[in-house]
Amino acid sequence: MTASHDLLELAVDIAREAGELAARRREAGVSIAATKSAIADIVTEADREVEDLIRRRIADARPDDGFLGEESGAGESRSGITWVVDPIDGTVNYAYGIPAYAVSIAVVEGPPEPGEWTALAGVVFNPVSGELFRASRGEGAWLGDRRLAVNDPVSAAGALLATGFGYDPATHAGDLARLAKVMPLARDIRRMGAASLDLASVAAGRLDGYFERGLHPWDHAAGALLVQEADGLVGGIGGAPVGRAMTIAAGPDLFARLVSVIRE
Ligand code: LIP
Repeated sequence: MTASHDLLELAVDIAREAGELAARRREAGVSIAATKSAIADIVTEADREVEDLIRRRIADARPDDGFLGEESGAGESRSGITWVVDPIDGTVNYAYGIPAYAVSIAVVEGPPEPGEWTALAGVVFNPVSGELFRASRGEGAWLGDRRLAVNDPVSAAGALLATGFGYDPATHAGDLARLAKVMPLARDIRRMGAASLDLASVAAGRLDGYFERGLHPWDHAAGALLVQEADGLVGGIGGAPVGRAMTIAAGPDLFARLVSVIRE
């Protein structure tokens, strides 16, 4: 069994426990703990509680590993391994009771920076649907016992694309202008509100492609590995690595067309 597979098994175990806690707290009623970058950028008490659980489980199992989480920040790695965690991706969906949110856990080696790290394992778990998407480096992406593959090439009818919009209203005009430029490639657009589930959907062939500006490392770290292990491509503008500037994910043919259209 490879080291990546062992890390994946631990990540799956932790994601399941974290997801079940998130679902229980959702059933009991959600309280908004604070807003962050903008009034729409909320954090719930459950976000914090779920991340605390994940961080404790990792520290107990692998005390020398680093941590990079949406709610509690960074912890330095002594092992060269860092866990990149979004405890509840799709927080606004979660707060409204929309069943499209996920625990996203990635395990990376090297600098905890997208484009510099090597992703070893990734899990995206939607506790409402019970769907747990998983991947380990070189061992494929899976949903249950189904191996995942991106759509490539894409239907002549056009691409089913997903995107998202940042919390800051000042960015919306640019996001909408970019969407207008991409529309000639699309048969339709989806806006699901959770980047990790968008990326998992590309890996599973439920979407042809996804693009979004402004994502944080914890939003895309696990989902990007799912897409790559499903023979898709993930990157930024003009061949840059995935990052805050842009995240683009699709099969090779559509990926090239999206990169060509999305230039800033
Ligand atoms: C969300 C992303 C989503 C994006 C939202 C937000 P969060 O992450 O998953 O794709 O459109 O603006 O960034 O805040 O729910 O963890």
